[in-house]
Amino acid sequence: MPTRISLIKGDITRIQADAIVNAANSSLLGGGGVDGAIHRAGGPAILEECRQIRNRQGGCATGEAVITTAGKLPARFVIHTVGPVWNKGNNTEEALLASCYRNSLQLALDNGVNTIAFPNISTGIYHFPKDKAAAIALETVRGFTNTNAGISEVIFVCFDDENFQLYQKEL
Ligand code: AR6
Repeated sequence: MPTRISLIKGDITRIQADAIVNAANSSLLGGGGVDGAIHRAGGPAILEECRQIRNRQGGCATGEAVITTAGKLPARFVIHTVGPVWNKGNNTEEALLASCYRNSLQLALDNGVNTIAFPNISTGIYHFPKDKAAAIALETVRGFTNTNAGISEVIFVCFDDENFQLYQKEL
């Protein structure tokens, strides 16, 4: 069965998928943007698990991903990935952003996740250009799901109008 790719405008903390993805930072200790919203809505259990991961492996590198349960959220898991900070495209930001999507999907597969929702990683506080980020997100997700069976649906959740319109155009 081919993976369904869908688009929703709204708040990712309300999405009932097996996993939602968080645009975290390498400390895994929370922050603003979607990271703040997920920890606020999900409650302290998520932060406690992030602390345990930190103690074990010292945080999460850019482009990598870790998984926790989802506390009070309707999802079962939160996959925390660390997007690159945009620096004029000089520091392999594009490859690192693609790694975020790929590593999140691999972790999802490893944990039996069928449906997964992504925010627009790096396009807020980390200032990755939204058009470039949308193209990378779609290309990477399509590439991964075309060569790996097991994920039935990938939902892109856009919070701001600009991202929503870009994804509408690309899809
Ligand atoms: N649901 C879905 N998307 C959201 C939500 C939400 N509730 N809130 C914001 N967005 P950002 P980054 C969108 O800044 O650029 C944090 O402090 C937002 O419109 O959350 O990867 C972390 O701790 C934007 O399109 O993440 C890091 O330090 C997208 O989410 C840093 O920010 C990503 O914006 C990560 O920066």
